[in-house]
Amino acid sequence: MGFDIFLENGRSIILAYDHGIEHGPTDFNEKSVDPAFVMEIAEKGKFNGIALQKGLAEKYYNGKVPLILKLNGKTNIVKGDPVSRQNCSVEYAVSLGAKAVGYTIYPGSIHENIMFQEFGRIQEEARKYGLAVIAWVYPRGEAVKDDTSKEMVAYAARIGLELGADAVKIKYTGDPNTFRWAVKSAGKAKVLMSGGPKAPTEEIFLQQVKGVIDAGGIGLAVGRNVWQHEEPLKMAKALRALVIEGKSLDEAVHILKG
Ligand code: FBP
Repeated sequence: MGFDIFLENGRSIILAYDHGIEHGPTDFNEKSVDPAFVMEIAEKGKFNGIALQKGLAEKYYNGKVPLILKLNGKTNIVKGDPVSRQNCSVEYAVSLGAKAVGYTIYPGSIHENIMFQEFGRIQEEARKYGLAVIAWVYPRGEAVKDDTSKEMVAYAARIGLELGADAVKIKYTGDPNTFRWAVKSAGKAKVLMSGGPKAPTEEIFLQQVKGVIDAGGIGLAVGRNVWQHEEPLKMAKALRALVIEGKSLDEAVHILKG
């Protein structure tokens, strides 16, 4: 099985909705606070996957879009070097219908070794079930001065490859030239862009996505820039055009504005 189930034309658009733990409901409005609303965006927007924590998967997942079960998570209430520990087993993820497991690693944190070790166990177990493994790799902590620098993002990508991830979800460096180095460093691990807070304009966001594709990334795994959008399905259509259908930036913008 592996990661192929998340691919379409060799590319992928994945909807992330694990923010309730990471940031709290502050990311949500009256609509997006309802998991059913986001589940519908995933389906109608033809996303190639949706990333959820187990509680949402248990109560809302309907099998319409391939599931990535996020196996760890932390709040932003605790300060200092981050650590995010496993809260769900691979076996339980399988029972919920997951086709991949996701896990966040914070390289640079004084606790990185805990996450490396835990991810290592999860990765081996996932292999037994034929599940894909996606690593959210976010350099973070006191020692990390610039988490989107060319070197730091490439380092994150490489860590994902070396620890056995099929795909790495990493932050964008800001331009395709520097991001290309991250893609190269990721080797055979596929590269997905992580979105970040809602971009100042939709054009800027689409430009970032185009940069990722131009640099050799296979797509994205994003949340806020989709379900915080006034018309999430339009944004989904534009992303699909850009990433899956290989349309130009202008065409994607046109779809969004049209
Ligand atoms: P966004 O596209 O909304 O940034 O989502 C990507 C994501 O990795 C989520 O999966 C996760 O909940 C969140 O970002 C983590 O955010 P932070 O970078 O603040 O830890």
